[in-house]
Amino acid sequence: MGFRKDFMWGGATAANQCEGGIFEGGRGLANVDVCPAGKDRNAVITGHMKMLEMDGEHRYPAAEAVDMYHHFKEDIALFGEMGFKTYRMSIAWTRIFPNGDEEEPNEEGLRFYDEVFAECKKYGIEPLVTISHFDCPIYLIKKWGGWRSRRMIDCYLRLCEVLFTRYKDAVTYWLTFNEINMILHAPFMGAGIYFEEDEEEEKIKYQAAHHELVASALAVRMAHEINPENKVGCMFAAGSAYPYSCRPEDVWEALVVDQENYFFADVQARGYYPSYAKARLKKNGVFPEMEPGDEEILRKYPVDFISFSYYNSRCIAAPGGDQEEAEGNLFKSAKNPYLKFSQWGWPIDPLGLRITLNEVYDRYQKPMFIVENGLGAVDTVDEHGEISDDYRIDYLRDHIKAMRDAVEEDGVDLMGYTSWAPIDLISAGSGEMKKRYGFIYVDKQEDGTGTLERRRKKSFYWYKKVIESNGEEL
Ligand code: BGP
Repeated sequence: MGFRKDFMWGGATAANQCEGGIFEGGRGLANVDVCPAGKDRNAVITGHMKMLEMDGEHRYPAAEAVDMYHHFKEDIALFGEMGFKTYRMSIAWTRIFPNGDEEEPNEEGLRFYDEVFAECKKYGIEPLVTISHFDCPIYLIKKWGGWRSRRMIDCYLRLCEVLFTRYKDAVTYWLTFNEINMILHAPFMGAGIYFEEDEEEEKIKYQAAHHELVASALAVRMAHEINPENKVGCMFAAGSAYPYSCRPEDVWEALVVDQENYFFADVQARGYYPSYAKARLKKNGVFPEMEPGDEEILRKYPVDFISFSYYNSRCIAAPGGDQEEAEGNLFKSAKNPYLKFSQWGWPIDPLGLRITLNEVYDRYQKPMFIVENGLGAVDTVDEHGEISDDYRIDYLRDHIKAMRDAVEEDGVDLMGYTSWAPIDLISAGSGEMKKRYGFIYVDKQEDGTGTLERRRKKSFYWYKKVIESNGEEL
């Protein structure tokens, strides 16, 4: 058995973390451009420090990133060399609409992605496009306050219309929002929201979530109308919540955390607000305002497939305990004593991926796509110019094995796997360059120096074999 014959192997990136060139090609400024590296980043991405311009005091890593804007031909050729079947990437909204609400799109931005897709085609690589990967035009944030405003829906749909039409022959696979559940944890990065003092943060976040959920459903409708071949997925940050112990209070708390995390995909896949969300959001006074017709829209246009990122599981204890904490994608949780941790303190839990795949498939019974999974680590180039990233190979091997078990032994329906990230790029959480994920090393250092030269790591050759053997040779 094993993976399906047409299994979509590849890698995933996001425009703001790899492209750079933020002042080129008529591009406008976006939220992610003004998230600085360093101590203030967390306050900015969580919406607790207002930053809508660049200021000289800070360093903004998205400005150059790894300059894929000028290196994309070389980079896609390397993806082709690894045998990629697919490349997950995002389109920078402000290359297409620099302010976000113009009547006409920016032709230069559209042409850039024409060229990117043409390169993919050369190597038989199917693009998988995230329409919004932590991406919101600054102009719309200043004008409407980002996704807290319902007016964002029209701006987003105008973007979708242009993309679905222009790239009709080049792109069939789309994701509406990257890690949509990140609104709850990093609202500025996820949805262009920053808070004024004394605002009801939960209420604003769930209102913004509702706007994105409606926008996502309408995007599904539009994608199918423009090209019935289009397949549209949701995307959320997954990773099961384990109870810290079998104490019922811990089990309960873990269930609640899981539900909070699944809320978005529940709506996007099943087409309605789940009963737990309705009850709890109402009780907490944060149930969003809806317009007549919203519920029908959600019901009529669910996604075609479910995609998610998986980096780690979480371990949840009832409040009041004194457990140690661990880092992780999304948020901190109790430290799981049975696991090892990455250099950034994220738990490493391959079996957790199998658990998550089972949970998600049980819940939705729709095809799934793992669109992010990888290890952020410091890499060093040795005296022969080689990068022996065996730790990354180990991480990926174990996760791919777990996913193979889920396919072979548990019967989950998995379409593909795109590892994060095929090439070194800027970290979303920390803004660092030294947290590397790639199969391809980029000579760009933490202080911004470097030649931007690309180099194949040991994992590059390993992943090539994995793809060649359709996941048999690990
Ligand atoms: C996900 C994001 C990515 C990516 C990844 C790794 O949350 O969708 O954009 O960056 O996490 O996280 P980090 O870059 O913080 O290591």
